[in-house]
Amino acid sequence: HPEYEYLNLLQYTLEKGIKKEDRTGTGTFSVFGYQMRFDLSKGFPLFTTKRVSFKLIASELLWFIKGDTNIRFLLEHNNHIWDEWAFKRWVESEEYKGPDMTDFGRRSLVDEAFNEIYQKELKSFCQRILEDDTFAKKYGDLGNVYGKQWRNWTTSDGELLDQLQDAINQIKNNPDSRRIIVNAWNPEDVIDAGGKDSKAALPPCHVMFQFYVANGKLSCMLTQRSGDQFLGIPYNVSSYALLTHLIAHECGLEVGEFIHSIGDAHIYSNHIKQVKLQLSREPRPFPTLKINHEKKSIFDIELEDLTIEGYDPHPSIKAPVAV
Ligand code: UFP
Repeated sequence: HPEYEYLNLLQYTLEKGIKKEDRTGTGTFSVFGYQMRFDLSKGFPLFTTKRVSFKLIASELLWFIKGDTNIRFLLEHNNHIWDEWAFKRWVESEEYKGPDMTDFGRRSLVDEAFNEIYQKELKSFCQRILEDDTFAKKYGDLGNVYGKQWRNWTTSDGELLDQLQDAINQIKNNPDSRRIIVNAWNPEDVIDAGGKDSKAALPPCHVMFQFYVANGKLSCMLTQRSGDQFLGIPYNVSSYALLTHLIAHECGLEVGEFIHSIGDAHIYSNHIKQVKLQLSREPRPFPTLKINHEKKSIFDIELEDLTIEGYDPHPSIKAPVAV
């Protein structure tokens, strides 16, 4: 079963992973330099050994494709993947006068009383982003994250580059090219990323991706510098698989492979129990993806145009996010 590409990474990391401290203070088991391959013609890689939300993946990807960097769009789609990053900027700002939120990610896990206060603050933050335009403009925006880098990369001359459109043009007009790359890593933004005055909430995890056209099929390789194996990677795989499908759909190509290259591939020490539970389960057949045939351009596709059929996963498994 193709899901073993992923399950083998989990197993391998449990057995061979090096105990390694990390930025969040959680601690990880980590391997460096790992590659998984998914043949997209053999079903859509939405993992089945735990439920993964296609809706969250699709709304986040459409948000990137639109070039949007403000979490308001995500909140409108009930997507809370990026809340903590925007919230962090808000509570570290001069304007924030609420209860002390220093180190909220870690404290919310170990201090139940604090967690209650934090959840309340976070909820009212999200509500305000949805209701207050000025506030949303200022604190909902994550800066130079994927949407910006893919669609509106700012050059040193102040010009804007649309890397995604350019990649699509090359796939259509110059498919043998070995230069079909979208790069999200801008050294200028990455220095001090996450800091108060930084241009990006966090340095991109998906550093770059490259397309390859052969035998009428479109393949995509993602280079990811850092991957949270339990919570992040299942989303990342499905997200880039979806992107490959959408671009193949627009360009009139079949789908080839999605190749996932990961630098620091880690399991957080507080995800071990969850990983073992997941590994005890048998994978089920991958679902299939249907795209509305009346729409061609990836820039016109909306959530309603995408359907997943035949998805019958094992139940979801909860785990804390390291921020
Ligand atoms: N992470 C992922 N996938 C993503 C994403 C983040 O796995 O798409 F945005 C994880 C990797 C890491 C953390 O555990 O988030 C980012 O932390 P750092 O910047 O220290 O690598």
